[in-house]
Amino acid sequence: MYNKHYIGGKWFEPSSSETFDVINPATEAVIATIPAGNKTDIDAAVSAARQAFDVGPWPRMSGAERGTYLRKIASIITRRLDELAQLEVLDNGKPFPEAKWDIEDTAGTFTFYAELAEQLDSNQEKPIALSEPGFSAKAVKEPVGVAGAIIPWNFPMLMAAWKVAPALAAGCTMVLKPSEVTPLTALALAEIAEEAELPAGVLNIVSGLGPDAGQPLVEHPHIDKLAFTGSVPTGSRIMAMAAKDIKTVSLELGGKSPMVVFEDCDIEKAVEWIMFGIFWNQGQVCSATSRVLVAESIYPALLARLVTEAKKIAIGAGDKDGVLLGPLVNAAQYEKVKAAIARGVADGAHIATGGNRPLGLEAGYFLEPTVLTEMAEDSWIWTEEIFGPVVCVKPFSSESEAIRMANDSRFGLAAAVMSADLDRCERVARAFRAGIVWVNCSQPTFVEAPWGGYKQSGIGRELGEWGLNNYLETKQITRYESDEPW
Ligand code: TXE
Repeated sequence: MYNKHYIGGKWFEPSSSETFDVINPATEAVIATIPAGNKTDIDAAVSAARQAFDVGPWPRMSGAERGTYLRKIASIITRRLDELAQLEVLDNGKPFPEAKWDIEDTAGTFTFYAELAEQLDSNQEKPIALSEPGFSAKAVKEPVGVAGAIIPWNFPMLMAAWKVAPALAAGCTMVLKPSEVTPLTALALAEIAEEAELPAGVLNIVSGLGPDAGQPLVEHPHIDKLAFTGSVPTGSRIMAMAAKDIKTVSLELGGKSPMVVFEDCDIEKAVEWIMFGIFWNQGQVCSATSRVLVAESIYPALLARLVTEAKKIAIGAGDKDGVLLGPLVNAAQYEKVKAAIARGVADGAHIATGGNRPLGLEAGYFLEPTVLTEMAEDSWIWTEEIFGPVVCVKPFSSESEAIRMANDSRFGLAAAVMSADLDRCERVARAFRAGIVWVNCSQPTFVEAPWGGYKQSGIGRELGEWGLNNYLETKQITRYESDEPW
């Protein structure tokens, strides 16, 4: 299928014969064998991106011109919607309707940043009022340069779009390294860039493992900016490497996102949002609703309803009609989540439902939707990201206790509150130490709104104008205008 890297606008022969297998997590079958890129391939990709930035047309075009390419990419993605969604199902395991949302959102991201590229033409310069006479000054936005992007496996094509679209809109060029677990739709994006006749070197894609391909990209002296989504330990390592030569980094890392459910909410609706919050994409979502805090007066009723509904979820291969929960992405993730549940139980948690491989599904990395209760507040299962279909539920006795428990975390990506009292919702929303707060819902994500975390959940914001700003530098130009001799 894909046996080359995409570098300098061409399919590029890998420098070594090393490969890795891509597995369908629903069947455990090998679906592709992909080149394992290394430092030599990364060097070639960075040099193509550098050339395209330093002397190529891309950063010198108007935003409107760049926007036409982004719109072309969006329309090709839309034309290939079903096929790309199918590829995402094979590669990642997610149910087909969810894969379709991802691909629609991928196209939507390119369209949105095409608009922002167009708008950049009229707001690239801003006059600055100076207190000193005799001078005039303005602030000018310029692309940061060559960006390196490293992405995870949970939303393979969408995560590529969240980085590629704003970078290209800003006038940057990019080298993208997709996750070795799910590289296929990123490589399809290379085909799409080729069909859209994106100028050579603007987008370069090298597949490979983290230490062999990711690390040389992070350490490359000709990369100006790094954008990463993934785990906290890898994010921390990337930040440390970037610190050596002061590269700008944006990091979108893990979470242990709480939902606080008050006694005046509609229990049925709350359970629907909890289920969506923790079970979509098999819980492999950085903003997943993995901790639920429930007012003690409704705790028994809500828990009973959650357990009943969790048991009804249809589990199976993502391409099977009606399936709501697919397999976990690979064997390692499956083992990790199983071990996390076992550790939770060993520490005193109770399994209200789930915890096992579903009956009748012998192959594939399938795990039942799991609800855990009665864990201690300082227990590992309550405090650490599991990244699977596992939700921890605890009661609370007052609003202030709920806020304290919700904020008692090293993460701060997302949080949610459910209540009929909108004043209370606003109060709690403001009190959460998290970058994304959902009121009476959980997970809806809009390309226009900023996305990113407080604390160890990351640095910077993606999406919206904030996403574009990640790829822009600000320059001041100050002119001496006085007739006085200097
Ligand atoms: O993540 P990594 P992995 C969490 C989740 C999961 C765990 C591990 O809990 O179980 O992380 O998953 C690249 N230099 N999340 O191993 O290592 C790697 O090739 C440069 C949460 O997949 O963070 C991949 O492209 N790059 C998360 C990317 O980093 C390196 C989503 C992410 O891999 C590298 C995914 C290195 N030294 C997992 N090592 C979220 N918050 O959304 C690895 N990479």
